[in-house]
Amino acid sequence: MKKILVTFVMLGAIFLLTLSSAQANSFSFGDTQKFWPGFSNGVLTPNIDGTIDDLTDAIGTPNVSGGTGIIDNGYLTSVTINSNSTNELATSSLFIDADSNGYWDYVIQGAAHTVYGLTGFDSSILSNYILSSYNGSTGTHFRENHPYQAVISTNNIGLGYAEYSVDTTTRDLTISLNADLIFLGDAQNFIIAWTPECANDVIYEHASVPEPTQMLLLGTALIGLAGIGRKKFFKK
Ligand SMILES: [Ca+2]
Ligand SMILES: [Ca+2]
Ligand SMILES: [Ca+2]
Repeated sequence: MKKILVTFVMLGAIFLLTLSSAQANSFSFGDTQKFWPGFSNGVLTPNIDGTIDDLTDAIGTPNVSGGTGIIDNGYLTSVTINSNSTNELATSSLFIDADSNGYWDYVIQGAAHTVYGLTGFDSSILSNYILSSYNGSTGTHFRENHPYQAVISTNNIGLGYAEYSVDTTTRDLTISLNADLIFLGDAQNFIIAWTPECANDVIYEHASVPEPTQMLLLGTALIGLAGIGRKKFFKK
């Protein structure tokens, strides 16, 4: 019996220690949006496959379905985009709004996969973006005039580079970062947005990570359980 009590206390203590030292949280997101809020194209001009931009999630390939990521001690270290095709993944862009206030705080973009810290970057302003290519043409096979990259001004700071890896078997894209580039802090609900160059299928999602307080309660509960068990043990 005593062994079990000790195990509970040890488990709880280890859990709490792990939380306070190195905290890695995973998060996931879906693909619920056809276009980023505020960037609709109307429904007048069909693509060559007959699809209408605003009514279609994926125009041709890739068709992505959300993904997962890892936050290590407050820093974003990994994002995986689940895709059905390797098309355009290597040159896609990722935007992060760390505090969900409508201003992008970071972007990873370009063939160089440069990570920029953004200042005063209103996510709703069209002129802040480079738009998906073949601007203005009709009858084409992609989502026209959709944000694809950020226009980088002198206020925006190049922080470093991310590593893009496209898995040819699973057709997923994994973006890896050093744990000193994109700081999310204890952000529990941030916006993650992703787009390939032709904006065939875009992602714009609120990503959620487990609350540290919930994890803390679990650790405390384990120790508490041990305490209750101990009382019962000594009554007998
Ligand atoms: Ca999709
Ligand atoms: Ca923000
Ligand atoms: Ca989508």
